[in-house]
Amino acid sequence: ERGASLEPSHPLARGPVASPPHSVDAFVKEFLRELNYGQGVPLSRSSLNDQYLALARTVRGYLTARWLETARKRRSHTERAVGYLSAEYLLGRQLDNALLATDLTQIAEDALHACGIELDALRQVEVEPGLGNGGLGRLAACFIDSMATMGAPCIGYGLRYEYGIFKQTFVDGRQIEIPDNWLSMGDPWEIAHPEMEVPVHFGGHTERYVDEAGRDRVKWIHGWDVLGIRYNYMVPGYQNGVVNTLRLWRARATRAFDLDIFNAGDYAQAVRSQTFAENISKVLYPEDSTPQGKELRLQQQYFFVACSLYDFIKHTQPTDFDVRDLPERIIFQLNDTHPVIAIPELMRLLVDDYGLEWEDAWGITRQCFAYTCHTLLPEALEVWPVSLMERLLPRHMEIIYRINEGFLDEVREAYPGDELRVRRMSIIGDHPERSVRMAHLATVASVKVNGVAELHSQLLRDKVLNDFAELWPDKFTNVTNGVTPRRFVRQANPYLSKLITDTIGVGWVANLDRLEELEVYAEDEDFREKFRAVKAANKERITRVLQRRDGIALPEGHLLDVMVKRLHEYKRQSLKLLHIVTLYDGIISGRLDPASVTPRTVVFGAKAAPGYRMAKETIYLINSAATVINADPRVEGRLFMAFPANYNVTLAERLIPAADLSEQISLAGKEASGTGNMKFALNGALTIGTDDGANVEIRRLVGDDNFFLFGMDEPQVAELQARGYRPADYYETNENLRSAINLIASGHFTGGDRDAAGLFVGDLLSNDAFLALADYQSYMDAQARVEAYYADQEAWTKSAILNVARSGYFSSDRSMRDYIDRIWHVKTGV
Ligand code: BZD
Repeated sequence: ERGASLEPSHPLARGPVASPPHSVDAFVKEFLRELNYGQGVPLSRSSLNDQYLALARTVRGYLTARWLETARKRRSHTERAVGYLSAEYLLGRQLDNALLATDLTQIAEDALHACGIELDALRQVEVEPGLGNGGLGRLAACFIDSMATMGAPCIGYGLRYEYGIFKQTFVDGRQIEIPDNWLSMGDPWEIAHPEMEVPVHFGGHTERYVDEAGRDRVKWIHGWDVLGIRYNYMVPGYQNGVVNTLRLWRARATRAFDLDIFNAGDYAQAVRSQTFAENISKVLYPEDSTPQGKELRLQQQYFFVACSLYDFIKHTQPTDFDVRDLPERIIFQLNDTHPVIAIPELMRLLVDDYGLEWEDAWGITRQCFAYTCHTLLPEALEVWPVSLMERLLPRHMEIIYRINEGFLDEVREAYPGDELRVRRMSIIGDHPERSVRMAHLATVASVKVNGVAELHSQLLRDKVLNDFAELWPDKFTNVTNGVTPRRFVRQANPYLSKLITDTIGVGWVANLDRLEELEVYAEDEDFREKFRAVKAANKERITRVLQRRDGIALPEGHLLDVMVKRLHEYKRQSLKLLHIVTLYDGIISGRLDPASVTPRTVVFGAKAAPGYRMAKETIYLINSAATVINADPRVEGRLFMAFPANYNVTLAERLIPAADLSEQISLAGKEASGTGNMKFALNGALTIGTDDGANVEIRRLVGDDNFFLFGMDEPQVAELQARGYRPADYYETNENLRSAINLIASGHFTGGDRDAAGLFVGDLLSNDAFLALADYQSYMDAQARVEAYYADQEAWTKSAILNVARSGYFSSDRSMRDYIDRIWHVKTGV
């Protein structure tokens, strides 16, 4: 990279000598130095934010030596690395994770105490970077954590959004979105490199020319440019001395751009065009499953992959690097289709900039990418109109056409005369307008294509990408998702962590399979009692959190039933609502003896995409039902609903450890994997769930006796849909269901306003695209089994312990192992 002015032999020329010693005194000294000289305040006059920033910088200081050392080691060998390309990283708060990774938690606590400061008060100051929508973004964050913990060479690339996922509030029960100005207090974890500029081009046109060697070449005459500014984040492994890099890009206007306009004398226009360029990294799009095909989104995608490819080739490789060796140095993992424009970008670099022949460039490109698909919903498969591509990225569009030509030749050769198949498989689609099918492009160019759970990968092969799986059966594989045990058990659940460590030792944190050693303790009465005490303590903690955060007063002693995830029809929050309303309706109508109902608190957490009407109506109805049910003395002590606004990683870390029951109730064949399901099981909640996504694997591992299965499986769903699904049939024949729906439709929960529930009820009765009514009775029966089982606390606790003991498979360390063995083939151990 850049040169240093000190002689290389000088001790400071290679990096810091060592990080400060692990002692309370040393920590106090570093902390006060950061406070005084970094923040410029004495302790006596410092604000909480000053103290937080100083603390974060102190901890970051401990990471820096290891980070430089990791980078130095990696530079000295030439082994292949992983470039994880993701438009989203839903990181969550950084402080605790950095303290845990460096084993400084106790020292920091004592050091701050000596300064008269409570660590916990500073923890609360941190604003979590919400640079993702949900599962996909959180998965990327888990993966980079695991790669660092395994000492695997990995660099994460993405976008440094100035505004992350919106902050949700409720006004009269309706979702209101507030911009997430997460950087307003400064981010102590990022290291900006404003001098590291990467040029990125857009628009314009292409021209053909003949070079000195007489070869036909193409030149892209750019329409406009922006600069990519590098921001580094450290990704520490768990107590192993490894610190990897997450590199996020911010867009800035070029100076040339400004100068032209200045010279034309229009200052105001110059400022406006600056804003235009900087818009590219301004905001995360909050649509998690129905991409809107917005031009700015395509700009974001191209911007970050162009920066990342350029950065990898020019900045991380030796100056004499030969691009023909690229496949030996890197495998780019495409986190869904969002970064897929990297494929024609690499072709453009190789052919236009490095002058390679098309076939050679294609041979290289085809070894450098692997693609992970995260969906089964057809409307979630990204397509970009050809007209937009031609305008924004004219050279890339030409390259895509040429890739498609070669690919369709291959198809025609394999299936002579099958033009229907050729049309189905083409990278260019015709309906409703000519557009580029990004999943097809990704599949054609990638070494491997994977789904994120066994069922999902199977459905990709058999349905969504069936033609491709027939042509290239070996290209398709599965890697079941996982979650990092550091954040989601060790940090989020300190009580459980202590119990586990006291019982089987500390090795489980970096080797989650060791949880199976807990299995025998399911039979140990004393252990079960301690396990219950952990749950109780976590319930007390979430009670305090919700009281302080949302002014919600959770009742004591209830079964805690939790459904937290993005709001989407396929996830069926509507079905959960029908369950609650059925219980409520049963009690107030006298059909159900309240004494027979297990006291239950249902907690929801969910953001709806701002433009997703039905999702927002569902939020409104849940809030309305909560208000009425919580105020009705007839169900007091039996039913309670809570819907804290703005569910995020920080709340998940508090809520999941307290849950008894995990709701994973999507329509079978729709949830690619789910990862919340894994977090709950690892924290000792029992799952009520359909045979969908990773639920299938969870149930197989924890055992049927420790999982509440209900609903149709995927073939049954397909069959019912083929037969013709009529939701009204279920309404007409199921008395409880009819009564619950009628109660909602009557306006009982919406202040007498029938219209307010109209959209929800109308859709359920006449459409119900995700078959909630078809699974209703099965769900109610399963909930009855939950109640009966919960009454036997010893049996329930045994099952909960077995859920923990048998869920080690769902560590993202294991997912990374699978990616390494099946796809990446990179070495671990730094
Ligand atoms: O990815 C989710 C799936 O729905 C889950 O089943 C799965 O567990 C996780 C991780 O594999 N998909 C998303 O979260 N998708 C998005 O967030 C998204 C974001 C932008 C555009 C499209 C989808």
